[in-house]
Amino acid sequence: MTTRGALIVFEGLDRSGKTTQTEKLLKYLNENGKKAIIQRFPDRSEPLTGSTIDNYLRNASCINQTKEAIHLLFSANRWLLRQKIEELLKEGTNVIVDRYSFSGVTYTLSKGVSKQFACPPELGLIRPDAVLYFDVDPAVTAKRGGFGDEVLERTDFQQKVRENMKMFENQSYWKKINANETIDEVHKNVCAIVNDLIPKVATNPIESLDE
Ligand code: NYM
Repeated sequence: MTTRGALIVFEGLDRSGKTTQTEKLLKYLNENGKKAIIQRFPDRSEPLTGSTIDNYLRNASCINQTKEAIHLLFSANRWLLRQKIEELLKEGTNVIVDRYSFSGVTYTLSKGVSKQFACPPELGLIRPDAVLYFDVDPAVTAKRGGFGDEVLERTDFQQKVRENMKMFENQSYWKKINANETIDEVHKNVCAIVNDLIPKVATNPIESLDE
């Protein structure tokens, strides 16, 4: 019987270390004979939505975009990759995702848009097997290199995102990671969770986000 791959999502504030850790996990899985790929969201190379989102984030856009329209673009960006992710999981590839619906919802809520508007577009996307949430104080990330380069990288805004992320704490897939530790310590914690997860979900059906 072919077993499926795991959908492993990394979430957290800007500069919380997600990207470094997704790359370390990919290397670790490949070295241990496991198929894996990284999918980043927003996917700035996606032909329909990628460049518009990139322009918005780099503050290079000349059109007047509403918060709601931006939200739907981020969500559409995920929907446009849904089928590809499902196919990869079915053929046994582990898909490591750098940001997903949880960023989508919390960044938009932090701009003052309602939950009633923000949550529904995410329903039906593939439900992650685990969300590794990199928890860190925005006062710490603000001191890290590159912080402030893009539009949403302000400490007061990041604080709101951190508060909003708490809405997912009761979900069974939510695993909080202390992102204040060293890169190697965080990597060790990530590997322990993932090593446990992959065999556990291998014969589970692929499910969709439903709440
Ligand atoms: N972001 C990301 C959103 O506002 N909504 C979303 O749905 C997603 C996936 O994009 N500040 C924001 C969070 C980040 C920014 O992400 C770019 P990254 O991981 O720095 O490329």
